[in-house]
Amino acid sequence: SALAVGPWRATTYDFDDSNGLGRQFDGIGGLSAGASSKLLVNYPEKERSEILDYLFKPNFGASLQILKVEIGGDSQSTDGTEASHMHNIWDENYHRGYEWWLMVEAKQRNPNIKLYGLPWGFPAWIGDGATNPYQNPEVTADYVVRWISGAKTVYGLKIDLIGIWNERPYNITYIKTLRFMLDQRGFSNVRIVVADGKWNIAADILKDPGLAIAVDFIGCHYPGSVTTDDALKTGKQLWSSEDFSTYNNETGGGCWARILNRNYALGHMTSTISWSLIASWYNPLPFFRDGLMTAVEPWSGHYSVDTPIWLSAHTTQFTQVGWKYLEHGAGVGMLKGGGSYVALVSPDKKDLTIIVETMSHNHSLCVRPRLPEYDVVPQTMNIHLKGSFGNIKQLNIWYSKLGFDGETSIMFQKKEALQLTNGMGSVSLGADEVYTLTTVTTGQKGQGDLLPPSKPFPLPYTDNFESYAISEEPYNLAPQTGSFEVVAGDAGHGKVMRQTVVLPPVAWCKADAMNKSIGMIGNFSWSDIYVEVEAQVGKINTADSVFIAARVQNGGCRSQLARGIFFFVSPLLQQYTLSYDIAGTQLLASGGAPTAALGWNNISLLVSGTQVRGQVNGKELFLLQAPNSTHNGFVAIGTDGYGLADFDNFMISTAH
Ligand code: 147
Repeated sequence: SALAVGPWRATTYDFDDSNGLGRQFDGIGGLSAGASSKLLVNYPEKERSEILDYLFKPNFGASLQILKVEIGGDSQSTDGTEASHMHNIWDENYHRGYEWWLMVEAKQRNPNIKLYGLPWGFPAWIGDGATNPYQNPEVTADYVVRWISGAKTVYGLKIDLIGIWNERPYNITYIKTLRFMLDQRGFSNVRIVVADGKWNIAADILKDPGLAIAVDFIGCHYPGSVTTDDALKTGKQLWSSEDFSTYNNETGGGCWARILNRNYALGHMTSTISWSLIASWYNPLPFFRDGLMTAVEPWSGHYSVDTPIWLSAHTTQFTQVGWKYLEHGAGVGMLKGGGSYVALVSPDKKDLTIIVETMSHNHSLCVRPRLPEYDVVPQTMNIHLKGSFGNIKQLNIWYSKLGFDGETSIMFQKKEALQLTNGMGSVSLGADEVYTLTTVTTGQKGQGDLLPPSKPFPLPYTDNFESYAISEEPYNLAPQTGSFEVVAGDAGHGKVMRQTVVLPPVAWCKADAMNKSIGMIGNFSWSDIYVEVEAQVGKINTADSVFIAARVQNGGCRSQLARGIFFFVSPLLQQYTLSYDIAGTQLLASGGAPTAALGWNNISLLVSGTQVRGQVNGKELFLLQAPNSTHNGFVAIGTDGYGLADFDNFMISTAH
């Protein structure tokens, strides 16, 4: 942008509570959903604890005020599936997945952190034949309230907030039923957020007093810092209940800093929640590194603390949920030379925190929505504190500047305090900066120990599942459809891994419709590889066949398009198929598998160059050329048809 000069370049902004205050601040949060925390749980304890400190520990890093988690629905929800607490109507289990663990760790670090649950998909029985969860509102409400209740009874966790159905249609009868059931079962303190989609539910809230009473917050996704008249008219607290989803480099940090301020300055939103909390899924599953920080190497312990962590700290380390924003024009607004400022005050009015950001347009683009053009120029911000703040003598300063074009970033640095005379002082602002000016005297740029070096996924890799607790999801396997958990096996097998989904779930995206389960593992760059597993199909609700695969590409909501080398074995039919895709449309070979038997089968696949070899129970079924194969990709394991299947003694090694 051209340097504009003019009298406005030094502009005075008042910070004044004389005419009242703005909205209550509800907190900055992170979202663990879509299997976004998949790899975190397997980190070595020391590094894992450091990571959790960066996310949750007050006065350390992002010091998050809200943790929002997926209520697992056995369904693909972006980078994988998360396990349901009720795979089937007769089943109830609060030891699956990693969200319970994550919530416990967050609460241990910050007992005041708010917990918020939201479903993406649902197990099939919730749908009762439909593709939505609203056929039987009481069944769905019961399912969700049980999750809240399980959190309390099993982990002593108080869930503060509950949502409806992520980015999918809401249903007013269901919302009212949920409110009623929460109240009935002793959870009247659990607040409902609607509807994790667009602002359109505001019109329904205005029309329906029963709905208005049932809900407390309107949560919109990726609002672009813009709200609607209807949303404002409801009088409800307005949230950006999912936002960010941007690659966490400098520009991603710019996105986050910009929306943290402008969601309130422009859109009156009092909470902003990042998808994701932490990018902890395999590269290149969708939206790689769209998280506040990155942790994708549990085998090495290597992780990275990225810009959004420190840009979060600018707000979170100097505010608390329950503080209030000042009024627009009296402490909140847009800067004349581009950028924005917000100010928040503690309930006793003793503490004041001002956050100023000057993110330029091209250095703060988010993944969505489109950002209208604007300019940022160097400017002087004269601050004039009035009302309760008139006597403040100095403000502590924390500073960040995002570096571009070879410049290094300055992240969350404490600067010399700003001295005020008669409540007045001034700050010169350049582009892509964040200033926190605050009476709060705490604040710390936390620092973990020396990072272990980055390493690739280790080979050979074996898992006999004996080291897990029953019900755990094997750590390095990333289910894309279906749900895999450790169960007590039959004689001679100790613990085994079971695929537990028996019917296509109420899906969040298309992947589940293929009616196959698939878990991916390893390193996307693998090309020549050997995979071996022991597998058996279930006796009831059985899968049709099991498969192992190599060079697998396409996960997430595109898993139904997965390509690679897929080796399916049906012990029931004693047949095999080999195909270039999970869908089985590009067949390479098929035929009898006479050695396949009911009970356990040893199945192996060797892929080396263009050559592919498959064996069942030691008998070679094919040795052939696969010239049209993908060149590289993950190893995968799964079933054709949802249905029960057990796996044991999983092994991956370099081709031999
Ligand atoms: C969101 C989901 O809610 C998250 O689980 C995660 O998948 C995130 C990744 O960016 O995306 O879903 C959206 C998908 C598409 C749009 C908005 C949100 N969109 O196209 O506007």
